[in-house]
Amino acid sequence: VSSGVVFGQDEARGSSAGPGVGKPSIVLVDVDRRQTTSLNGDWHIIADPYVAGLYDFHNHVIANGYFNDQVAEPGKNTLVEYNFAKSPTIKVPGDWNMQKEWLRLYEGPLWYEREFDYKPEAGHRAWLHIGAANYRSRMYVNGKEACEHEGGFTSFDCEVTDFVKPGENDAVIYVDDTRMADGIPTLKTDWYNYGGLTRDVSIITTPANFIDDFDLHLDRATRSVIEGYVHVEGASAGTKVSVTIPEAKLAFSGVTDADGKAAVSMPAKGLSLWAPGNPKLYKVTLKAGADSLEDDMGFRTIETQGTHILLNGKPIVLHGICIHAEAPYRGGRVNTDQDVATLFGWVQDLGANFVRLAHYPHDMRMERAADKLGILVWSEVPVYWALHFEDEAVFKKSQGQLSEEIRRDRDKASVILWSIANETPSTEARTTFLTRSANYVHGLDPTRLVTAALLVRGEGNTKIIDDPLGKALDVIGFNEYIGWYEKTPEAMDQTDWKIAYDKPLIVSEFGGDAKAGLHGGEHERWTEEYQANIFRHQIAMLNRIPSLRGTTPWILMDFRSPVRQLPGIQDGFNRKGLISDQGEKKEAFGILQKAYKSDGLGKA
Ligand code: GCB
Repeated sequence: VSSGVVFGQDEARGSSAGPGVGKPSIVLVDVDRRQTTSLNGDWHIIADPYVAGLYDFHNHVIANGYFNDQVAEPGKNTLVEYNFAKSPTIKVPGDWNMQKEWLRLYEGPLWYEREFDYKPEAGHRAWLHIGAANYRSRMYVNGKEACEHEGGFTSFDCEVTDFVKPGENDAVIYVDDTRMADGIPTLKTDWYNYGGLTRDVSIITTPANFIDDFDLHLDRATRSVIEGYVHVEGASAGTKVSVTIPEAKLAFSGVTDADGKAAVSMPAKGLSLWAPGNPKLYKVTLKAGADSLEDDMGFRTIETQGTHILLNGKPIVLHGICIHAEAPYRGGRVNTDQDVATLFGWVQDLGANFVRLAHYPHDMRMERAADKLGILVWSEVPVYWALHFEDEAVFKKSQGQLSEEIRRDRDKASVILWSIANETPSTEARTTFLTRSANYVHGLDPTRLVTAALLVRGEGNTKIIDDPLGKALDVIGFNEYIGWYEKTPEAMDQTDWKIAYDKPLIVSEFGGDAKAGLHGGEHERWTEEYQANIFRHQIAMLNRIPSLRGTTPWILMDFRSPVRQLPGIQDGFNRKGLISDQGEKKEAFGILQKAYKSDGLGKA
């Protein structure tokens, strides 16, 4: 059940033919390698808290909704109560909150509109690509609904082949970021609900039959065979498919089955294996009928053995850091090459080889950059805190987000961990839900590891990790905030750890707030010294856990959050960053950097 006004209207929407319920969207792989018409730039907007653009005064769907982008004809007595052309504009990509002071705290429905030129090509298909629309959206081209989507952080594509025309076209997108109890995430999070089209928007042109999905990975057993599949959308059985890696002199050819899928298996001895320190990417060319795609891919294996994580068969320790998709210096969401370069510049300066992209899928530029730089990635869906775990519809939504995320990024060698949840309550309904999620992810991608950030229990000075969900995970992640939400930094010196699982452990969060530039004693909360003191004691304590294989402290950079109100200190920001949102490094940055550069935290 959603909060706010949209609920009643949604019921009306469900029962009416009205403007038509959109087709489901799909996710095209490698959109950044496709022929693209960018729709980034200025879009007109109308904030529509009462959803007047879709429903009338008795909540019936109106035929003449804002998606028609109608203008009253001069001389005719038509009643039109909106006008996109005369409405203000904001930039896409970009949330609305940071672009208009009057929308700073707005959560609700808002319409976007722009015109674009397009030249449909015979024998080709057109797709409206949305990098992210937070949270629910409906896409229209030339007045026709192309698709609808729920989920604010995964990219999606809707087919608009039948709607586009030569010359000028009109796109209207309705985005509603009303928080919903049965949404993913649910009502409460510790991050800002940036609304709108927060990532690139474009039209992608593909041949009629084209490669919409593929998976190519090194086999774990021998590391000398590339296996997987290529799927060709619209192809009949017997369509020829080829995969070539010219630099390695590798070639495969095969044909599709009745489902358009061609199984791939190609000997691949002697590849230079992708790893931090050797981020080798090969040009991979995929061809199917009239379609061809070129990707840059690394090949590696990832697995666990007892309490160890093996990359290419060798034990590895993950020196990591958590990152939100919060843009440095300007706020809003990360969505440019510059944002990505700044964040990864800091990650490299820290001496890290690993990032946890919290708490939802980030802009794909992040994974592309991680592939190039040799940084390992933990990728996550916003199954965060107290979701409606007993609701099957919510489970379906979580599957949707997981499959969208995996489909987009399974070609990236950097991604080694799929995280299915963060800090969820240990109830039976939760454990059932997330065990199903873990199985689902293993089924979609048996080549990577499944994890989750769990909570820790305490008994006296003993911390216990025995959350039953651990059974379903390959790697146990857990968050703990000793020295901040509980006890003192010194209490860590007396803390023991009892761990019920014989699996690799990653401490997926620890830390504390500090305002950059605020100095004082190491027991004065909010000072850089206090935060640094937490880090010193954490490092010493965590090194007493024998199965510790990785750490991603909370967090690289301060980020906006409405639950952080303390004036003069937080001012609407979570201040647990090692770096402020204005790029000032805090003392704790140096402490962690020293630990990572001297290999002094965790063991392979
Ligand atoms: C957590 C959450 C993270 C919060 C952080 C905090 O455990 O996973 O999203 O921002 O703690 O600062 O409290």
